[in-house]
Amino acid sequence: MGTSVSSLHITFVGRTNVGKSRLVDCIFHQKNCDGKEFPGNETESKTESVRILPNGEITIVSTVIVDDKAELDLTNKAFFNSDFFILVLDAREELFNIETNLISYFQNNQVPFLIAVNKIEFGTNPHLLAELDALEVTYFEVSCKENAGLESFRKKLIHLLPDEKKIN
Ligand SMILES: Nc1nc2c(ncn2[C@@H]2O[C@H](COP(=O)(O)OP(=O)(O)OP(=O)(O)O)[C@@H](O)[C@H]2O)c(=O)[nH]1
Ligand SMILES: [Mg+2]
Repeated sequence: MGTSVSSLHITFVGRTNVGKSRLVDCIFHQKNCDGKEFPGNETESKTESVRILPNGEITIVSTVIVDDKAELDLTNKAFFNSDFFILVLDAREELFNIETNLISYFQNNQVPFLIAVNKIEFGTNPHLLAELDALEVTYFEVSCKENAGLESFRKKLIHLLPDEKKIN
Protein backbone atom coordinates (compact mmCIF):
# COMPACT_ATOMS: atom_id res chain seq x y z
CA MET A 1 0.00 0.00 0.00
CA GLY A 2 1.46 3.32 -1.01
CA THR A 3 1.02 6.59 0.74
CA SER A 4 -0.66 9.16 -1.35
CA VAL A 5 1.59 11.98 -2.43
CA SER A 6 0.71 14.70 -4.86
CA SER A 7 4.10 15.43 -6.35
CA LEU A 8 4.71 12.59 -8.76
CA HIS A 9 6.37 13.97 -11.86
CA ILE A 10 6.63 11.98 -15.08
CA THR A 11 8.62 13.29 -18.03
CA PHE A 12 8.12 12.17 -21.62
CA VAL A 13 11.29 12.89 -23.55
CA GLY A 14 12.12 12.38 -27.22
CA ARG A 15 12.72 13.94 -30.57
CA THR A 16 10.15 16.22 -32.12
CA ASN A 17 7.24 14.47 -33.81
CA VAL A 18 7.83 11.01 -32.26
CA GLY A 19 4.42 11.12 -30.58
CA LYS A 20 5.11 12.28 -27.01
CA SER A 21 1.97 14.42 -26.74
CA ARG A 22 -0.22 11.80 -28.32
CA LEU A 23 1.16 9.13 -25.99
CA VAL A 24 0.34 11.37 -23.01
CA ASP A 25 -3.20 11.63 -24.36
CA CYS A 26 -3.50 7.87 -24.80
CA ILE A 27 -2.06 6.99 -21.41
CA PHE A 28 -3.63 9.67 -19.23
CA HIS A 29 -6.63 11.05 -21.06
CA GLN A 30 -7.58 7.94 -23.02
CA LYS A 31 -8.16 9.87 -26.17
CA ASN A 32 -6.43 10.34 -29.52
CA CYS A 33 -5.66 6.63 -29.88
CA ASP A 34 -8.58 6.06 -32.19
CA GLY A 35 -7.04 6.14 -35.65
CA LYS A 36 -7.92 9.75 -36.31
CA GLU A 37 -5.36 12.30 -37.39
CA PHE A 38 -3.86 14.39 -34.62
CA PRO A 39 -2.36 17.78 -35.39
CA GLY A 40 0.87 17.35 -33.42
CA ASN A 41 4.09 19.29 -33.83
CA GLU A 42 4.33 21.64 -30.95
CA THR A 43 7.65 23.32 -30.75
CA GLU A 44 7.96 23.76 -27.02
CA SER A 45 8.24 21.50 -24.03
CA LYS A 46 5.25 21.76 -21.73
CA THR A 47 3.89 20.62 -18.41
CA GLU A 48 0.37 19.71 -17.40
CA SER A 49 -1.36 18.07 -14.46
CA VAL A 50 -3.28 14.85 -14.89
CA ARG A 51 -4.83 12.18 -12.70
CA ILE A 52 -3.15 8.90 -13.36
CA LEU A 53 -5.92 6.76 -11.88
CA PRO A 54 -9.54 7.45 -11.00
CA ASN A 55 -9.49 9.29 -7.66
CA GLY A 56 -5.71 9.42 -7.86
CA GLU A 57 -3.63 12.34 -6.81
CA ILE A 58 -2.52 14.95 -9.26
CA THR A 59 0.44 13.86 -11.32
CA ILE A 60 2.60 16.29 -13.24
CA VAL A 61 3.40 15.26 -16.78
CA SER A 62 5.94 17.06 -18.94
CA THR A 63 6.98 16.56 -22.51
CA VAL A 64 10.55 17.53 -23.32
CA ILE A 65 11.94 17.72 -26.83
CA VAL A 66 15.50 16.72 -27.60
CA ASP A 67 17.09 16.91 -31.04
CA ASP A 68 20.00 15.08 -32.56
CA LYS A 69 22.45 17.84 -31.67
CA ALA A 70 21.30 18.13 -28.06
CA GLU A 71 23.86 17.43 -25.38
CA LEU A 72 22.99 15.84 -22.08
CA ASP A 73 22.85 18.84 -19.74
CA LEU A 74 23.37 17.49 -16.25
CA THR A 75 22.88 20.96 -14.77
CA ASN A 76 19.26 21.04 -15.91
CA LYS A 77 17.76 20.42 -12.48
CA ALA A 78 14.17 20.88 -13.60
CA PHE A 79 14.58 18.04 -16.06
CA PHE A 80 16.40 15.61 -13.80
CA ASN A 81 14.11 16.31 -10.88
CA SER A 82 11.46 14.09 -12.44
CA ASP A 83 10.44 10.85 -10.68
CA PHE A 84 10.06 8.81 -13.84
CA PHE A 85 11.07 9.16 -17.48
CA ILE A 86 9.53 7.81 -20.64
CA LEU A 87 11.82 7.94 -23.64
CA VAL A 88 9.71 7.95 -26.80
CA LEU A 89 11.28 6.69 -30.02
CA ASP A 90 10.05 6.40 -33.60
CA ALA A 91 10.04 2.72 -34.58
CA ARG A 92 11.53 3.55 -38.00
CA GLU A 93 14.62 5.29 -36.64
CA GLU A 94 17.82 4.29 -34.89
CA LEU A 95 19.21 5.73 -31.66
CA PHE A 96 20.81 9.16 -31.72
CA ASN A 97 23.68 9.95 -29.35
CA ILE A 98 21.46 12.00 -27.09
CA GLU A 99 19.15 9.03 -26.63
CA THR A 100 21.98 6.61 -25.94
CA ASN A 101 23.42 9.11 -23.45
CA LEU A 102 20.08 9.52 -21.72
CA ILE A 103 19.69 5.76 -21.37
CA SER A 104 23.20 5.48 -19.86
CA TYR A 105 22.43 8.30 -17.47
CA PHE A 106 19.21 6.63 -16.32
CA GLN A 107 20.92 3.27 -15.90
CA ASN A 108 24.00 4.63 -14.10
CA ASN A 109 21.93 6.70 -11.69
CA GLN A 110 19.13 4.20 -11.00
CA VAL A 111 16.58 6.58 -12.48
CA PRO A 112 13.37 4.67 -13.28
CA PHE A 113 12.45 4.85 -16.96
CA LEU A 114 10.63 3.05 -19.73
CA ILE A 115 10.98 3.24 -23.48
CA ALA A 116 8.05 3.49 -25.88
CA VAL A 117 8.85 2.55 -29.47
CA ASN A 118 5.99 4.31 -31.23
CA LYS A 119 4.43 4.24 -34.71
CA ILE A 120 5.03 0.51 -35.13
CA GLU A 121 2.35 0.28 -37.81
CA PHE A 122 5.00 1.59 -40.21
CA GLY A 123 7.21 -1.38 -39.33
CA THR A 124 9.95 -1.51 -36.72
CA ASN A 125 13.61 -0.96 -37.58
CA PRO A 126 15.46 -4.16 -36.58
CA HIS A 127 18.63 -2.15 -35.90
CA LEU A 128 16.78 -0.07 -33.34
CA LEU A 129 15.56 -3.16 -31.49
CA ALA A 130 19.05 -4.67 -31.63
CA GLU A 131 20.47 -1.47 -30.11
CA LEU A 132 17.87 -1.52 -27.33
CA ASP A 133 18.45 -5.22 -26.65
CA ALA A 134 22.19 -4.60 -26.41
CA LEU A 135 21.55 -1.89 -23.82
CA GLU A 136 19.33 -4.30 -21.86
CA VAL A 137 16.48 -1.84 -21.51
CA THR A 138 12.77 -2.51 -21.22
CA TYR A 139 10.87 -1.21 -24.20
CA PHE A 140 7.30 -1.42 -25.40
CA GLU A 141 6.33 -1.40 -29.04
CA VAL A 142 3.22 0.74 -29.40
CA SER A 143 1.13 2.62 -31.91
CA CYS A 144 -0.84 5.58 -30.63
CA LYS A 145 -2.59 5.81 -33.94
CA GLU A 146 -3.71 2.18 -34.02
CA ASN A 147 -4.14 1.82 -30.28
CA ALA A 148 -1.61 -1.04 -30.12
CA GLY A 149 0.42 -2.05 -27.08
CA LEU A 150 -0.83 0.87 -25.01
CA GLU A 151 -2.64 -1.06 -22.29
CA SER A 152 0.43 -3.16 -21.40
CA PHE A 153 2.54 -0.04 -21.49
CA ARG A 154 0.20 1.78 -19.11
CA LYS A 155 0.08 -1.18 -16.72
CA LYS A 156 3.86 -1.46 -16.65
CA LEU A 157 4.21 2.26 -16.06
CA ILE A 158 1.85 2.23 -13.09
CA HIS A 159 3.60 -0.86 -11.71
CA LEU A 160 7.01 0.81 -11.93
CA LEU A 161 6.17 4.16 -10.42
CA PRO A 162 8.31 4.84 -7.35
CA ASP A 163 6.79 3.03 -4.36
CA GLU A 164 6.70 5.93 -1.97
CA LYS A 165 4.75 7.93 -4.56
CA LYS A 166 2.44 5.16 -5.65
CA ILE A 167 -1.18 6.12 -5.68
CA ASN A 168 -3.64 4.08 -3.61
N1 LIG B 1 1.11 7.01 -37.85
C1 LIG B 1 1.24 7.38 -36.58
N2 LIG B 1 1.28 8.66 -36.28
C2 LIG B 1 1.44 8.98 -34.97
C3 LIG B 1 1.53 8.02 -33.94
N3 LIG B 1 1.69 8.67 -32.77
C4 LIG B 1 1.68 9.97 -33.08
N4 LIG B 1 1.53 10.18 -34.39
C5 LIG B 1 1.47 11.43 -35.16
O1 LIG B 1 2.75 12.02 -35.16
C6 LIG B 1 2.62 13.44 -35.13
C7 LIG B 1 3.38 13.98 -33.93
O2 LIG B 1 2.74 13.55 -32.74
P1 LIG B 1 2.94 14.39 -31.40
O3 LIG B 1 2.30 13.60 -30.32
O4 LIG B 1 2.54 15.78 -31.58
O5 LIG B 1 4.53 14.31 -31.29
P2 LIG B 1 5.44 15.06 -30.23
O6 LIG B 1 6.59 14.15 -29.94
O7 LIG B 1 4.65 15.56 -29.08
O8 LIG B 1 5.96 16.27 -31.12
P3 LIG B 1 6.59 17.66 -30.55
O9 LIG B 1 5.74 18.16 -29.45
O10 LIG B 1 6.62 18.52 -31.77
O11 LIG B 1 7.98 17.33 -30.09
C8 LIG B 1 1.12 13.73 -35.06
O12 LIG B 1 0.64 13.97 -36.34
C9 LIG B 1 0.55 12.44 -34.51
O13 LIG B 1 -0.78 12.20 -34.89
C10 LIG B 1 1.47 6.64 -34.31
O14 LIG B 1 1.55 5.71 -33.50
N5 LIG B 1 1.32 6.38 -35.64
MG1 LIG C 1 4.35 17.44 -28.25
